Amino acid sequence: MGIYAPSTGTFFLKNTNSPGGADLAFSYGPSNATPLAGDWNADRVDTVGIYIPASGTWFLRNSNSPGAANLVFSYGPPNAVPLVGNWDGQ
Ligand SMILES: [Ca+2]
Ligand SMILES: [Ca+2]
Repeated sequence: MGIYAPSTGTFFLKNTNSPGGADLAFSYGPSNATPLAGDWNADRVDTVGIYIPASGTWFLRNSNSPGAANLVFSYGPPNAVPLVGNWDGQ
């Protein structure tokens, strides 16, 4: 699980579903983005991404760390609500 602080664009990720401090904390993307998590490269590790509602643009990263997006694309109309899932099991 994790939480996202919109004002700073910081992710706080935890490896157990329990109270306590985050295992990982880092900033990714601009402030006030829509946070995402998923296994973008099918390596069985979920990593962060962000969605920018105004442009419908997705910025997905393959590691849980600051840095540039590994995958950038637009999908859907502006101001949609993004969904993440493994729809085909692959
Ligand atoms: Ca992955
Ligand atoms: Ca899939």
